[in-house]
Amino acid sequence: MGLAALLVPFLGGIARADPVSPGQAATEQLFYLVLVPAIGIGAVVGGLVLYAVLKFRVRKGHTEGPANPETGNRRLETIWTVIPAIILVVVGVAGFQALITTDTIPQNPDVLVEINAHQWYWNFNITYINETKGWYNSTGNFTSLNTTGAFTLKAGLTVKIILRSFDVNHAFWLVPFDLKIDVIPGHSNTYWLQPLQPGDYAIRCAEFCGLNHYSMTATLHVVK
Ligand SMILES: [Cu+2]
Repeated sequence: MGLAALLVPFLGGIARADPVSPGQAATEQLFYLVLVPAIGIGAVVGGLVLYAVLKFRVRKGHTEGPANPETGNRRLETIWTVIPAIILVVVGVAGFQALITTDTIPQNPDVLVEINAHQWYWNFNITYINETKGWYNSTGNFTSLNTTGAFTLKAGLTVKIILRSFDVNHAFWLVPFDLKIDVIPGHSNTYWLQPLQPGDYAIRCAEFCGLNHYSMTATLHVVK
C-alpha cells in the first residue's frame, strides 16, 4: 500500500499527456505495460522469499530447518507455468505492436532528412518530398535546407531519416522521442519520426566517439 501510494504520483508525473510522436507514444505505452505488472510481480516474489526465509530458517538448538515433505504438486506447478506463459505472450504481442509503430517507415514520407554525423557535430540535409508541405522562400521557390547543429520541422509531417557517419561510430539520440539509432561508417541506417507537438527537442550523441563526444549535441525545432 505504501509503495503504491509512492508510485502513483511518480508514474503519473512522468507519463506524458500529449505524446511527442507516434513512436514515443507506443514506446511509453509498452514501458508502463511492462513496468506496472513487474512491480507487482517483484513485490509478490519478494514477499514469498521473505516468507520462505522466515518459515524454513534453522531454529535455535537444531542443525537443520524443518523438513518440507511436499514435492511434485501438479496443481501448483501448472499455475506457475501457465501464468508466466500468459504474461510472456501478452508482453510479446504488445512488443510486436509497438515495433510495428516504431519501425514501419512510411512509404510516402513528406520530408526526407539526411542526418550526417561527424566528429563532433550533426549536419542535417532536408528535402521536401511532398513539396506542397515545404517552405518557400521570398521569391516563391521551394527551399531545401542544409543546417548544422539544429533543424526545423513542421508538426504533423511524416519524416524519413537516413543516418550516415563520416568517421567513427555515433548514435543519434532524439531524447524526448525515445528514439536512438546507431550511426555507423560505411552503412546508412533508415528510420522515421513524426513530430506532433511544437517545441525544442534535445539531440545527443549516445555512442562515445572521441574527445568532444560530450559536445555533440543538436536541437530539433518543431513549429506549427
Ligand atoms: Cu558522436
